[in-house]
Amino acid sequence: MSDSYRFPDGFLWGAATSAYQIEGSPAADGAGRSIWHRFSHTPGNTWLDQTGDVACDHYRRYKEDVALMKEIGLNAYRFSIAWGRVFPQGTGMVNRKGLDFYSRLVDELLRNGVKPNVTLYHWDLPEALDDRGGWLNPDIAEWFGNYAQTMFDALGDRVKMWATLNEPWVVTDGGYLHGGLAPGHANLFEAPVATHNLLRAHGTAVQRFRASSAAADGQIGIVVNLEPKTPASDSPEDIAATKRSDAYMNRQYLEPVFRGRYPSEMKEIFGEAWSDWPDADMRLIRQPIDFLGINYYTRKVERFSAERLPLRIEPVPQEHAWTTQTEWEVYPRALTQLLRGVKESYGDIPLYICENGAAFDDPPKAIDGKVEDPQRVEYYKRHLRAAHDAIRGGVDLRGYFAWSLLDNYEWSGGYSKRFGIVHVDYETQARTIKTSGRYYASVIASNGEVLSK
Ligand code: IFM
Repeated sequence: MSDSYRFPDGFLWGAATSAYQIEGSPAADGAGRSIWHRFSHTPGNTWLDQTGDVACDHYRRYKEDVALMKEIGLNAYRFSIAWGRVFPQGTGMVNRKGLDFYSRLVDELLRNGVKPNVTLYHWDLPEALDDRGGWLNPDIAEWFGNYAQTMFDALGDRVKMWATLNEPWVVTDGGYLHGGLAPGHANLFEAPVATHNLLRAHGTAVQRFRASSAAADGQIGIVVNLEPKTPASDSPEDIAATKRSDAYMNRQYLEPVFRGRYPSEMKEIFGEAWSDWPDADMRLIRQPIDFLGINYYTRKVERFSAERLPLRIEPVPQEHAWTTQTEWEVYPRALTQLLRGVKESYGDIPLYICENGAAFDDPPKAIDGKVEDPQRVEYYKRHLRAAHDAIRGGVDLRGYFAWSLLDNYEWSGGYSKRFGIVHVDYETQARTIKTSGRYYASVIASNGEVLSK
């Protein structure tokens, strides 16, 4: 077998961002504020009470950022739409100026040879909808469907790749079960409802897409964050705990989308807080999709723990493991296993890695016009090789998006974690392509060949 790391022709080489994390100007041009605005403006919720008010000022500097994409050689860019820019109240009147921003961004990308890949929901629910119950209100499936349809109609002539939701598990786990993310609820009974309504919204948006002209030559999918789980021992308790953990984080989203049912472990985890959902809902959720987007950062070794409710599991730190600034173990091999596992379980659906990347302790300022980040270079090299190993093993992987294009607002972590392949000086907004960005550029230019060095 050849040991070349050449990727298939037409492979998408991208980078990803999300609206609230980079745009800034949250209320510009008539935009409605999001739950992240409210959450980050509530003292005590984020690192040093930092907010996305300015972030990377991308709303005003998007042309400069597209020029950077071109310089790196990206042929695709994944970004999200802030729902509240388009519908300030979440429903009802469209805000033309907000919509125009995304239309201009799409045009700028296409002019520079970069394919837009749009995510409709990356966590920034309009505040006005949260006031009406947010993801707990069943009407949200229709609200989201209407918003999605507006976007398909407005951009579908130019955007050919759409994702409904980014990481619904994080929305529910952080936003409704533990409360560390907006809207900051910690309620066992709310979490399953939020998950179910997120998935109903996904299904509704896919239906609207199929009925729109965007479907003629466009594709739609969902983006989930998957984390392989390994038991710390052979004990039945640890094995069962790991199965629960896998069900909660991974299969809770994959099973309904692909098979129209939730994993049996959900009842075990949530007890009476888990409902038996109507068959009609499950049929709505199980709409055929064109691709699956996977965000991969780490794996977890876990064991049973009687105290940690509701899951009764705890992570087992791995001695001598290489970890990132977010304390995530760097474990590229699990990416190959994960991609193979998805193929085995759910068939030959085209896959995209929609996020993969790492925070390391980069300096706040460039030094002599440079930002050296050797750990990130190594991280990308190993994960891209792992992705290629999966392709070699028969996985239909069609693209890779580095997280992130820019250092940005890491949610409740504020600006303390830099994930970018481009450094942002938050005082001046100066951008500097890091060594990792240059390395990624060389991978792209050689379509992967340099990974063998
Ligand atoms: O910054 C986040 C992103 O918004 C979603 N996926 C994980 C990233 C790093 O934590």
